[in-house]
Amino acid sequence: MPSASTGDLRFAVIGAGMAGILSAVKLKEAGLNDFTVYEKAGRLGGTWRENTYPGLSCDVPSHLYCYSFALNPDWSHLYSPGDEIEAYFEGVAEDRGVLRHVRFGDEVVSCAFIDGRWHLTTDQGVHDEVDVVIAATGVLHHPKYPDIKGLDSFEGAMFHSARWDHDVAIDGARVGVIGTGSTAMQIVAAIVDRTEKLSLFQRTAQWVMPAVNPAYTPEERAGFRQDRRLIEGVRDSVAQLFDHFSDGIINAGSPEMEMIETFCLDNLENSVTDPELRERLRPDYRAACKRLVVSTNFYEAIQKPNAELVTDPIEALEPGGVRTVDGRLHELDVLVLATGFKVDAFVRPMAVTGRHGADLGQVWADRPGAYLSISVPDFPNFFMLNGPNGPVGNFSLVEVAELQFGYIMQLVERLRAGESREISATQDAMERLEVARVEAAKNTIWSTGCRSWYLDDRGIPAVWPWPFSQFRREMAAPKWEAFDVRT
Ligand code: N01
Repeated sequence: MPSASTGDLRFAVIGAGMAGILSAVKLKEAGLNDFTVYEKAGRLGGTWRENTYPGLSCDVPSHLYCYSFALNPDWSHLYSPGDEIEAYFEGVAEDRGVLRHVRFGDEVVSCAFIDGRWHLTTDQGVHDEVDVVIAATGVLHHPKYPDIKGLDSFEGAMFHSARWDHDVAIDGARVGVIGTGSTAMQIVAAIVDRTEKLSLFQRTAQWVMPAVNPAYTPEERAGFRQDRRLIEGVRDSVAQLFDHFSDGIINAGSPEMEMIETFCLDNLENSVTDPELRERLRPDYRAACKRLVVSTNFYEAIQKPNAELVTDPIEALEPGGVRTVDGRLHELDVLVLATGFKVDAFVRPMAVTGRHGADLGQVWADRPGAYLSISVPDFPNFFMLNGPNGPVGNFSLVEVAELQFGYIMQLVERLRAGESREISATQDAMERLEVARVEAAKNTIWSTGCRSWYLDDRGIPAVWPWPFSQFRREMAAPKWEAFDVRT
């Protein structure tokens, strides 16, 4: 890939999902047109391309889960389905001229900082040389397969939720689902009526926040089309609710957390009629300690006559199905592994080599870290979107990425103005922030004693532990003393 020698900066954006498309749009808006977006797959979309399971949706209301610069009057529902979200991102990319910058089917396998520039190599043998790398590689990206005895011995169809096999018949089949995260809950509710028998293998009960999902009427959509302020009104009210939630979540003893727990508890009490089933669905930890499940219909689905909640632990998989420790074989035709993601990979497995040969894999050998989730010391001009320890809990990652990109652009402007050639966080700034972050994380709801993907190998929440409003303020302007700025 040639580096056009316009005297301007050349960029590589890695990943063409929500954050990669955002980066491309914003670079173009800033007049920085010398960039390539590398996408390992054959089309755009990230999460919304990879997840195609029945019932796929986003539990962040659609008017908030979209770019602030591309509001969409045509969302079908408060929580719109996954294919609609994917089409929205594709539409924005097409409308904003992003596609001609994307190299599809090209996975960046290495990135090395040599003589002041980043040298990229893809699995197709393409080499590129750029000034700035924007890593938009996603968070919930690498499927996590469960460590269950005999996993490969099952003779039915088996796949991870993020690798849904649409050639496999669900209708009239005996289907098992392992896991009770947001994904499993959506799948169960969507397919239960199609199956002969649905077995949900629950290791941990979940708190379920009730929700309604009304469709927008044609009149409402016409109104949104005519007056953008109506959409902004919806966004503002949802954002306020989320801010309220974020203020509560960081203080386990807050009234907001009590309120959420009461809502969830009432939902359980009022929705599940069989007392025995209700007890098996009752979590023994604080609501929102794990990522809160928001569902309109999970409790209804699990009470269907053909649904079974299996709470005896799994002993092993066998050719015919799942054997639980009570000795029972749950015979299945299809098994869905809704077992989550390896959440600490971030830009890996790409090999990233910074200044003086610093190897990101080694720097992150214990666990990933970055100053404000964006910059790693000695990896100059390498900036991440939705990187380690950021706000991920029940927020709009679109808003998070937009704020982060705005911050990155302020760093980039210094490079562009020729005021500096290399910018990365200082070790000191990163360590200080990390100490404060770990301390603050102890007061959050995520630290109240449950197993969740928010927790790192030490059991410390690997997320932003302060109010979202503080994140907004932090993203508004870089504290330059936190950066090693070289000319
Ligand atoms: O994954 P998870 P997910 N034996 O890690 C179970 C986002 N998302 O794909 O709880 C038995 O939450 C595991 O059990 P336990 C959202 O951020 C958003 O559902 O650890 N069970 C757990 O129940 C979400 O949080 C939307 O005891 C095993 C489940 O698998 C994130 O994606 C929709 C097991 C994994 O749950 C991930 O959600 C969907 C084993 N060996 C997803 N191993 C929106 O609407 C694992 N489990 C925005």
